[in-house]
Amino acid sequence: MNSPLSSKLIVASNRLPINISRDKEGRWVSGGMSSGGLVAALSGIPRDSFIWLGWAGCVVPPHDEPEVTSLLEAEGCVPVFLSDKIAKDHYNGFSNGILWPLFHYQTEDIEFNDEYYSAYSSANQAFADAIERIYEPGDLIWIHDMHLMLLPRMLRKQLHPADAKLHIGFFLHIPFPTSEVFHVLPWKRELLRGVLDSDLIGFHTYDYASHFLRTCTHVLGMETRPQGVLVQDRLAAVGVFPIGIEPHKFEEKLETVQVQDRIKELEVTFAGKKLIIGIDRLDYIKGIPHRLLGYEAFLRDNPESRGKVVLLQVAVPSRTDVPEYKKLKREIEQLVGRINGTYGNLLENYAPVQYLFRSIDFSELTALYTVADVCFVTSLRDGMNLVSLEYIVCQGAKVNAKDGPGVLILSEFAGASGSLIAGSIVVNPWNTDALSDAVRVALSMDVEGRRSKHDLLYKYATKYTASFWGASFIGELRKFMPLQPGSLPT
Ligand code: ADQ
Repeated sequence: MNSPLSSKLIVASNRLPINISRDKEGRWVSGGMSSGGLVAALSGIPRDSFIWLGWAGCVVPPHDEPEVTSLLEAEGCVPVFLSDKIAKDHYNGFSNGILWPLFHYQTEDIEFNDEYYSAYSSANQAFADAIERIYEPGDLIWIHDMHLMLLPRMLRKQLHPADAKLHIGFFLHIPFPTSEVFHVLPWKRELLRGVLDSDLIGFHTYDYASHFLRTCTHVLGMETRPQGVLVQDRLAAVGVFPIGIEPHKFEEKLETVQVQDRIKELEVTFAGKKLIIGIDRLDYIKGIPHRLLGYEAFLRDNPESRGKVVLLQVAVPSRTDVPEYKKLKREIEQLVGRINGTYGNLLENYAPVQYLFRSIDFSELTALYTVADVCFVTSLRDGMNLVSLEYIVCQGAKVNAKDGPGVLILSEFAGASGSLIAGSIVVNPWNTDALSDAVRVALSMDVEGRRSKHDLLYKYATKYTASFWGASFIGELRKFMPLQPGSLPT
């Protein structure tokens, strides 16, 4: 692919943002954007300023590869083709089955399977080969997330090893755990060495960055500086880049007639009741059962609130073929049933929990964020958590209204809590009584208290946006000059 720019930015992530499928005639067609944290995050970088390289999300027979390549090329994407087995073992097996739980401190049921690691390595190699086909000296390469931790090293070896212009950035969207937890991984050295061939390694928080630095010392015996890790005669720089959202996308959507009409409908639906929302991918890291238990305790402890409060939980189906996710879905359904069975009221047509197991479109999401009195985030671990920022921005529309803005209840285990601590009610999701109390406090806070808290949050969310995040990371990566021996920072 020829770029009109003298140097181009190549973004590599496991999945491309476009879903593809076959139509009735068997032709491949693009099925629109997929949703999720990474797609939302990269929405801050102008789409025509980079080439997005990734797996197309389904198995493409080799004779269809040229057709799919040109379909996606028209959208600024370059597909990486993986066999069914490699794709499954790399994505479900190693990434979602081993790295995801480990990095989120859920080590108990992990099956450390060599075959999965071998598929992970093959998939990373397929990415390296695909990048090699489009790379030209001077290009910047920005690699995303846990699925591609071996890729920086593969590229460093494969692409012009002596090319001083080769700039590789790596960003981890999930937490980096403490070294004791990372130590459990049988392939810990390979993964760390893989990432360390980047010029710049980015994390959401200082904690994750310092866990990474300490792990490099513990596992590889490497010398570190606050700025990064010494790798022979160069520095693999480590930086903190908390991700954000694009506030104007929500604010513009909010002004549309469609969303305004929907807000009015929802206000009628929930008239006389306080609305709490939970918006998540259905994932065990999001702590949905903990949230439900906290809400159940609130209904138990505050009988006067029964009939007057609704928790609307929207869970997007995610990784539905992984057994842990099926189990979690059942657990949530049971809890919803129990709470509605105990505190629901047929005569008043009252169900304290409304539960939707589906993705909702952007208009509906914006309307819900605006109408809700409380956003309840109870992640057990979460790299950042964009939902909290999206809620804050949509509540901006209510600041001057009589009732004022709503309240964010935020888990201390979400990366976002470090930045949002002053304006939210920060909770420990394992402390059910504290969750119950947080709901009570949020629902009884006076309007001035809510306005001043929201003011702090809104200032943060509109300053540290996704564009700011993308531009800061790319700016640092562009600046990066390989250090000369003897010029390493002390
Ligand atoms: P995720 O785990 O996907 O992201 P999060 O940061 O909350 O989590 O982003 C989820 C995105 O999906 C949000 O933009 C949200 O609006 C959207 N979404 C959620 N539920 C939805 C629904 N029911 N319908 C439609 N859209 C929905 C990963 C990490 C996070 C990190 C991000 C970005 O796990 O910790 O913040 O990447 O780095």
